[in-house]
Amino acid sequence: MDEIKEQIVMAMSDLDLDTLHLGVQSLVSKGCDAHEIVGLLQQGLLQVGDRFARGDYFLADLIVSGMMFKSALSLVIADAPPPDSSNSRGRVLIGVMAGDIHDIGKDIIVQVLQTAAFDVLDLGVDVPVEAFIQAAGNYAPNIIALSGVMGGSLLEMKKVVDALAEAKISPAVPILVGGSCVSDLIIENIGDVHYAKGPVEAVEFCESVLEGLK
Ligand code: B12
Repeated sequence: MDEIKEQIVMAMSDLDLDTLHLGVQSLVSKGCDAHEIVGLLQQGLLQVGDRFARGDYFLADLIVSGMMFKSALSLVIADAPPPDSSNSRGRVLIGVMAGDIHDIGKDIIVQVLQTAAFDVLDLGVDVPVEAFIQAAGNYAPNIIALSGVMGGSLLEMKKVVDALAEAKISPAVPILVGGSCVSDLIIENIGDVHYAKGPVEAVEFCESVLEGLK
């Protein structure tokens, strides 16, 4: 199994779609944990990012890597049960910061929250501050989740957080931030927010908020 895992990371990094699909299908059929497979795909994408930063890859390669990740992910989640909104545990509003169109990570968070029976309103990518305020007013979320990958997204997160506080939406509605622009070490710079590294921690956080409301 370890050899296939290495193959998956390399295939993602080398943009080799056929090998990637074969590897993922093989791990899925062996019953490998979905989170582990997503982690391997992410390791490969990190290498793509490094190769892009070194000038070995170009924008077209980044685009291909994003498409490959999504198609490999569809193999991983093919058997996942459809989200059940009849038994909703709470509402989460989510979006990617203005100026940032990276949605692969955000989509994983949405998928996992829905599978965990949360209702999610997904505002998509490149979301202006005002759209968060308006949606928060209309949708009455229990949690507001902000995603960002670009360096500039950190500043955008602070703008959204300040605007939500000014509109008196937070701190009553807690704000969860995530994405590779942020870490637990720097959230103090954004304001009164919580941080989760990945989908498992995001679900745990949302569950703890809903538990506190009971
Ligand atoms: C694929 C990709 C693209 C694709 C995106 C496709 C898509 N639909 O998302 C495309 C081609 C569009 C793209 C474009 C660009 N990209 Co790009 N891209 C990447 C790449 C290779 C992978 C990103 C990714 O999807 N990772 C996998 C996901 C699963 O990881 P993730 O986002 O971190 O999400 C996980 C966690 O962070 C967390 N999470 C995410 N969101 C949230 C939210 C919450 C609430 C929580 C709790 C957790 C959470 O959970 C996720 C699952 O574990 C990265 C390389 C890298 N090192 O990341 C560069 C990278 C992010 N891109 C970069 C750049 C520079 C660009 C461009 C400017 C290139 C250009 N010259 O035009 C444009 C920018 C466009 C824009 N305005 O946003 C830089 C960013 C540098 C920076 N820090 O500012 C990187 C780091 C590459 C590099 N090393 O230079 N890119």
